[in-house]
Amino acid sequence: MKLWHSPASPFARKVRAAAIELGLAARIEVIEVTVVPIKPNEQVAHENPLIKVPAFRTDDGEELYDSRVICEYLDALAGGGRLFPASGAARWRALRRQALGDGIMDAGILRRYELALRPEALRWTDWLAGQQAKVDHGLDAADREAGGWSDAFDIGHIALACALGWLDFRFPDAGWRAPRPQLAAWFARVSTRPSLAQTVPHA
Ligand SMILES: N[C@@H](CCC(=O)N[C@@H](CS)C(=O)NCC(=O)O)C(=O)O
Repeated sequence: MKLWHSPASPFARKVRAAAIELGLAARIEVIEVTVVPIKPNEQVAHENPLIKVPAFRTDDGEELYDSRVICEYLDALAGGGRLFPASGAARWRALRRQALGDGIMDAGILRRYELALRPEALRWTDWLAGQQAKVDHGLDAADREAGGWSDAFDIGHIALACALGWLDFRFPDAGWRAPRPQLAAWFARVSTRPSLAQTVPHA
């Protein structure tokens, strides 16, 4: 199996963390690429027409993209039902939490592109504030439920941990912990898991 990733990408990190949790990491060749929306990477476009990481190829040559699809594929390959509960309320909760983590990352990444890529004179502060509101509300929602998460670690928890790790990496002074003690305590606890400790984002 092959994974196209960037070490800074929280979505690619989801896949790498899932592979470690499932004991599949050694079977995946990891290929590092650079993706920037204003400079389409043709190598990545060949693997994912949306020109984003993560992109993935199975041993059968099947192209898969989007972290959600790749993570679920890996879960199925490992027997199923480990990171994606098979059915019932647990499944919907895990998928909803994954959507929350992914949504925080989407909004955070749009802010990051606005701040890092768009010429300063063209930046739109209302739009930046709108994306920040999504990040803030998303973190508040996660904090409200984090106290009840105990030792469970499914795809929703992976997505949220990747979102928090990425916020620390790109916006280290954001101060998300102080108003969200439950989420901060949970993140400190799960950050020692090998799947997260071995995939900390870097440039
Ligand atoms: N929904 C996608 C999002 C992937 C994504 O946004 N990846 C970013 C890097 S973290 C990317 O490749 N950005 C390049 C671009 O937007 O052109 C997933 O879950 O895989």
